[in-house]
Amino acid sequence: ASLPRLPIERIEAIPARIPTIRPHHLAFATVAAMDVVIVKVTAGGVVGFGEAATIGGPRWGEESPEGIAAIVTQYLAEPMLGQDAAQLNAAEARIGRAVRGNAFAKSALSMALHDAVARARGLSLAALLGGAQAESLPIAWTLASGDTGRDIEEGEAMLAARRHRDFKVKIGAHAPEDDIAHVAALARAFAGRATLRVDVNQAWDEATAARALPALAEAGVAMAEQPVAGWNLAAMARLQRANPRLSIMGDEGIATPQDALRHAMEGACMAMALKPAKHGGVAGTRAVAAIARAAGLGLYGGTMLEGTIGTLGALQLYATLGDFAWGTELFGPLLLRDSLATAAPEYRDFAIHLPRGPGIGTDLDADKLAHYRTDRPRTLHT
Ligand code: MUC
Ligand code: MG
Repeated sequence: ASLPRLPIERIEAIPARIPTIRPHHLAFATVAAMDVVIVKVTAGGVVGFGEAATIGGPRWGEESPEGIAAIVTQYLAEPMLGQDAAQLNAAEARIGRAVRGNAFAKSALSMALHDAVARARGLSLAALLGGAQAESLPIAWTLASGDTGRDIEEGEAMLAARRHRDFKVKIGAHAPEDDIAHVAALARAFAGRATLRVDVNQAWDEATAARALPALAEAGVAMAEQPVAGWNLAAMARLQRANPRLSIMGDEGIATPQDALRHAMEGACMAMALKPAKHGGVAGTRAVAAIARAAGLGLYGGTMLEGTIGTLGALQLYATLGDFAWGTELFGPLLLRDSLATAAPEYRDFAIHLPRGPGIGTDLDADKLAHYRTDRPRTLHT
């Protein structure tokens, strides 16, 4: 007998803001709270959840929480209502045709549809996607307190708790020589106990990167994420060729499969950061991962610092993709002060562990969402 249809009955997008445990300093912004959009899809009476997160509004990428919510409710809901969620390939293609760009919004809807279908079938999302190849994935932490001493203390605490031993250092906001001194101090503090990577978030031009990358490699950094602008593939390729000891990782520059293909063909990086939000959901993430693999590039399970819902969705998907040369950074829930989910991801022994249970592996906490949502009607007073 064929499986029952799951007609899409309802699509909601609710923006919320959750404070972080400390200010998170990136090259382009310092964030003290994360803006997320929770997407809720009802299909065949089953509810599925997805999440889109932005770092400092439309600053990491082009999408804002307000824009994401509007794209989902104004432009994606109409063509998707009444469609069969169970036809996931057709649903993803329809989402792709309905709106140009807006990958974050599409990704939240894609995840919510997959979650609903997995739940309806009594499967985990990983099982729906053909099964996990790993029960846990290595988990990095980002040191970005803005202070060398505090970063060292934080890293020590992570090592002592056996939570993280791969640290990504956010640089690019200060003079390159200050950033190099900062990273070198961390490298000395953690020598032989943790790996160090840096993320420049596009802050340098090619000349600055050409001077700084060899010094970072000398200090013991093994990977440098997006040292120059995402569009500057020629510079990425020259920098990678000149610094073979470092894996240069493409992040902001790699959203579509075409971006991934160009990076691979031009030798613009030795590693690629996956993020469902960049790739517009499940199908796009698999496409980019396949290109990285075909080109022999190292995979990284990236994050947009989503809370538990987005993090578990990404984990379920990543677990089906095979080896991650650079592990993952699915630590968003640990950076947030509170959660919109009923379950918490399991972080143990330097890894994040795949949850049991249907769908992404958690339910939405409706009370918490009611508390943190930012779309309550507001009254203006003089
Ligand atoms: C980014 O650019 O990789 C991921 C971890 C983190 O601290 O920031 C993000 C975004
Ligand atoms: Mg990055």
